[in-house]
Amino acid sequence: GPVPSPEPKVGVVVFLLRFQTLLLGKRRSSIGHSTFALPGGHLEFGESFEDCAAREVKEETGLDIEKIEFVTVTNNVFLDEPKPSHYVTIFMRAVLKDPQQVPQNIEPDKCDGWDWYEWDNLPKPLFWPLEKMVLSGFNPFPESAFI
Ligand code: 8DG
Ligand code: MG
Ligand code: MG
Repeated sequence: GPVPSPEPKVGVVVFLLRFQTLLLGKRRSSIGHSTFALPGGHLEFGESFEDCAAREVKEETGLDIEKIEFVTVTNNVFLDEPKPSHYVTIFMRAVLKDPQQVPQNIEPDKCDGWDWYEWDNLPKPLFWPLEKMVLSGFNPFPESAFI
């Protein structure tokens, strides 16, 4: 049959903040393989950004989040990947419902594992949409607005 023309998709990803750290995992997915990225995934039909953020974090890490809020949006075109793609990526921010809860690697085919990292000591390499934000001077921690 005819090959459908590719279309942009919507990704929703989460800066999950715990004290002065945030959650990152090394990707095993084809886009951004072996780079550190935020938990997140595809917006489903009819879903709010907040619901998508909570669902993807739960599916990928087992963690329950709250205080979920919109941060920013970026336009990311991945032409050099095995499967060229285009994502409009919605960045949300959230905290743990229970700060003692520990992340689990629920989708080991998609991620090597989750850990907490300080903003001033991020692992390398970062997934490039995130790297671009860091280089632009962006900081996801709310207190940074007052520095
Ligand atoms: P799903 O089947 O669970 O819905 O999707 P997924 O397998 O979890 O999707 P994903 O690749 O983790 O996220 C969707 C897209 O969002 C990803 O291919 C590209 C875009 N994206 C960014 N930055 C980030 C990021 O930091 N983390 C994640 N997970 N995705 C990101 O542009
Ligand atoms: Mg997912
Ligand atoms: Mg994902």
